Amino acid sequence: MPDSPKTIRRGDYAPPAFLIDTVDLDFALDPMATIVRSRLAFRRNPAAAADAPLRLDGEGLTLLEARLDGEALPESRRQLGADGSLTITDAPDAGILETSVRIAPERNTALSGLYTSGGNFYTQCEAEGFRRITFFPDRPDVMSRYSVTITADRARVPVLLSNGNPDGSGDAGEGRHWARWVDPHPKPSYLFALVAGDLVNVPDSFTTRSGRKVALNIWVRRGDETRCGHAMDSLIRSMKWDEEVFGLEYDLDVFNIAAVSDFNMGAMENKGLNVFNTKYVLASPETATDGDWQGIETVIAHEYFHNWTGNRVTCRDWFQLSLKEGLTVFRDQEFTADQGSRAVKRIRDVRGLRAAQFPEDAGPMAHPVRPDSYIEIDNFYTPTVYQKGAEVVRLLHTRIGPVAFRRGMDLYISRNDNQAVTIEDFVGAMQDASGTDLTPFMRWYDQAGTPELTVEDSYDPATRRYTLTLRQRTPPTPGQVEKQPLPIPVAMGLLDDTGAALPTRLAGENAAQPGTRVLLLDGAVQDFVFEDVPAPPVPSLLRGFSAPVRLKGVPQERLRFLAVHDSDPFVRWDSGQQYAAAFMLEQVARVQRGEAPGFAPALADAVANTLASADADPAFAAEALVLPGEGFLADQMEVADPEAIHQVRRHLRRQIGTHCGAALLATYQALTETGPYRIDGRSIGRRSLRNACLAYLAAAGEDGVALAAAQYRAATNMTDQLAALALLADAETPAREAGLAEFHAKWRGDDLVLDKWFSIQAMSSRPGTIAAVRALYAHPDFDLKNPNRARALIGAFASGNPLHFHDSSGEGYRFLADAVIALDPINGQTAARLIGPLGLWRRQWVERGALMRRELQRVLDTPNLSKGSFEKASKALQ
Ligand code: 0A1
Ligand code: ZN
Repeated sequence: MPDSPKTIRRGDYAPPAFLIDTVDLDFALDPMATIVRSRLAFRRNPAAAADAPLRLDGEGLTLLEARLDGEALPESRRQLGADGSLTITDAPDAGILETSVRIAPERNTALSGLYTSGGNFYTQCEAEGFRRITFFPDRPDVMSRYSVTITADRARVPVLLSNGNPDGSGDAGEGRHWARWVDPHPKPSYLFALVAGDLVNVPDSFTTRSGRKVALNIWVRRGDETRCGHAMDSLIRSMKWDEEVFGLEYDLDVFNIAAVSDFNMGAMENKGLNVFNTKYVLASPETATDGDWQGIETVIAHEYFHNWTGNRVTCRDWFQLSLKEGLTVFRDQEFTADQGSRAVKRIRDVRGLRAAQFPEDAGPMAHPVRPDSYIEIDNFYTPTVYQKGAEVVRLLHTRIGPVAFRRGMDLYISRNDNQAVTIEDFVGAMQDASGTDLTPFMRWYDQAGTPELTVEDSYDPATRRYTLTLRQRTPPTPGQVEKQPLPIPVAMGLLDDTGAALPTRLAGENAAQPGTRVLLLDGAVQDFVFEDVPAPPVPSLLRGFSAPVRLKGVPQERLRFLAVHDSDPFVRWDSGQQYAAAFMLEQVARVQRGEAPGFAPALADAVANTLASADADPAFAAEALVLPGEGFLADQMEVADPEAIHQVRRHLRRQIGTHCGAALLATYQALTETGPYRIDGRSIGRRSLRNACLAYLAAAGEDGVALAAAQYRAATNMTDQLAALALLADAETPAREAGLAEFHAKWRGDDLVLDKWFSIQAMSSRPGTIAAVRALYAHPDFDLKNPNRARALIGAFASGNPLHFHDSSGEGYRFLADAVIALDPINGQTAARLIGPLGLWRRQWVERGALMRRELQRVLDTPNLSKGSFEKASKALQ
């Protein structure tokens, strides 16, 4: 642990002392000794204190030379700080600073800065990686124009890429060659990128609506070219969509994507040269699941959309991260919704939000969408900043409507183009474009925690008035005990007792409105009075999940009614889920009392009804069939009980599989694919539904398991093959070992597929899984250095297997801490990300909590712990 890592505070923001107008970089690439020469044209920032020194960030750089305005800088005028930075004393108000440094990309296992993977060179600079490449004021409010020259061995490194447009290339003698790139757009250092190596490209092109012809390329390792079609297709659809929906066109002559198998995150939006985790580029029917195909579409779109929301308009400081991330997630969600089923997309996004963000908001790392402080910014690429941030953008969209929102986007971009701005600038543009006071909405950015929304209602037959009382409360979060009420848009409607929609007229309105309307709850409690209501109605609330809140206390009969009758597909789905969750939690309580879990015929009826109407929308039916997950249930409990939850869920799956066996089998058989693999929404929906049926059948007993074994053998695509293998991995059958061994033998040469093999075993509920996971950790194909592989085993176990992770022996916790301690010195960022599940100790029984705390303490006591792991472990212990 570094001596007391420093906390960075949002309130301490000060403008940079110096600005850098142009950056000229020259790379002489070599795995062990790359030389980076930089030429910076600097000038004092008129907006900053006039006496501040010229300070450049640096980390692990070997300084070879520094020159100021052409003269060598004497050592007396340059100080190297203990943090690696370089400070120039008595710098003139403007000048040219040239530095030359040496770095060793091959030794860079942190995968931040310039590193090698499979012998090729890649960079990752967000958030603070550029300082590991050269000395620079490495903060997003310093925007500069870059030119980059790269020199390397021609045979080993034939491809040389950087941001912007190509600007010449040639021979450099002695078997070396060079290429030059110029990016005409000013950008912050975190968007710098360089990719070089033995890569092949899949080319295509796109002509923008104003006629710019853009060369598109996806760069991959030889052999992977055949698996780029879906990524390219997704890119072209994204480019078109952004023009049509937001009027935003691409602004360079080339758009390059490079795929790398060693990458800390999903992908990175570097200007004109996106770098992607191979997981989000490569797909073929044989190797990628439907989930993978959808992930590729989402991530390709997300990174492309950053070109405007992130790159052209960027963040002033890292506290504003959600300015680009929340907005860009919102944009990619809308894109996907427009490509297929809006309802199913919304359901999946809400499922994801509840699985990851709600627990975060209820745990020790809870932070506002715009955090107030951090130790390591890498720890704040969170579901709160991304997914809740997108929900807040959606709130604004709901509040002001799509037309004003689009005007607001135009205004936001035109006002802030080529600038580094704040969340106030975004909300301000929406406010000005809509003429609506949005200042109360800023609270959504600054207050952590998930609001709880409760409902009471009453009906007066004499006056035909119906009163809906909405109440909100946000539980305290670390460092934020007092909470203010938030403005919550509640999209809603009223149904009569046949399920038909009632027009609604609020007191004071002249005419009734048909369909969905939006109520704005902006106090702690508020009454909404509806006039002319003929009989007691059923309220349908939070249609489309109009706000990221927990809606509580809706009676079970109403949930059942809404699940069948509501016009809003999200409410239909959610009511079914909430109904099942409440029932499951009752059974958990029974199990805790030593009683056997029961069964509700209503659940079997719901499954039967879903199956009967599944053909209309198989994807929706598949979503409706899946019972609430173990994590979702744990998140509803004050003190979780992973064993009881697992037992109840398993019991209900078996019951449903048995009660509805015939219908499940009939649906399963009717959905057997005959034609070629297709990835349109309907085909994906049919496979999801079929595999959901198979899962119930396998839960019901041997025949179902045999069916899974047969599907495994017959499958011609990874979706069906993996779904079947995951069921086998959970079962006691000889087909289990055979299937796993066969799968390994078949796919051992394919990293992305092998990751799946690790994950399904890590998530198995069978006894002995912890020992199996330890054995997999020692497997020759396990590689702690590769983040995908580390996550596939360690992350899948700790986050995807609550039953065994929370084993009362504490062995699961010990395994995670051992892995984090081993990984931290290699890659602190990925290690820190794995710590999360240990932080939820307050929601476990005291004995378990104590075991979890002991492991967190062991992590914290590790010598030389990274800043990031220090922050996660110490905050988790608080
Ligand atoms: N901006 C990227 C996410 C990202 C963040 C950090 C990284 O390395 C530390 C890499 C990628 C996105 O939103 O896709
Ligand atoms: Zn992003």
